[in-house]
Amino acid sequence: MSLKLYFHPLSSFCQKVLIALYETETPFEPVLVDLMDATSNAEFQKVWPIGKFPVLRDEAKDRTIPESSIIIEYLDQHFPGKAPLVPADPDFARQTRFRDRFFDLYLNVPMQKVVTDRLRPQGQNDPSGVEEARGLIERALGLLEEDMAQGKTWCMGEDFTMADCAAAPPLFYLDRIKPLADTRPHAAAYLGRLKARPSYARALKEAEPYFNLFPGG
Ligand SMILES: N[C@@H](CCC(=O)N[C@@H](CS)C(=O)NCC(=O)O)C(=O)O
Repeated sequence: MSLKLYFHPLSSFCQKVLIALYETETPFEPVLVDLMDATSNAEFQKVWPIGKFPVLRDEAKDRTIPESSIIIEYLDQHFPGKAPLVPADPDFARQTRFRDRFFDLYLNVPMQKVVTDRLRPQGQNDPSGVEEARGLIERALGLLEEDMAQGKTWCMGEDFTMADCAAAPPLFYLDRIKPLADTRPHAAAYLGRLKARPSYARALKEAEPYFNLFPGG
């Protein structure tokens, strides 16, 4: 098989890419990276010394492709599905990329800050960093709520795009921390549609056995 995905099923950025792989129906070999295991970690560091996953390896072309958004662009270009994940129209493409950045930087990264702080040894927590992350999440959710109140099915309208791949995992984990429906009904309904999408439903099903590792259960 030409493609290998270095990943962990629980990781939000890896789920983002899994959604794209399932949307495009691209065959790949999954390589599970266990950062707690020295051998697995060392093997992965050889592939991508930065040590962040997901990473895609295209063995046929001897290419290493890190970064979830870049991987999705690569899939769209070299292994396209029935519909593009980054629209062909340049203006729609730019808006899709903006929303992808929005979900990564203002929901996913701060969500990880809140969650991983719970894993830090006692006395090494970062309350002000977590406070800042929570503020950013609230502002981003407020904007998403306004956006989804417009009655769209997906983030970019009626077409499922890379922006939806980016939105699903952080929204799912944020909803576990604090139910979205309490204050953000449109974002909650959007998450409901994302969870019902077969590509994300499959990624979630595969993550289920690892949910006990999620801090707070
Ligand atoms: N900008 C990267 C972020 C990747 C990232 O933060 N991955 C996390 C897992 S969700 C990771 O590798 N964490 C392990 C670590 O930081 O040691 C992307 O979009 O792929």
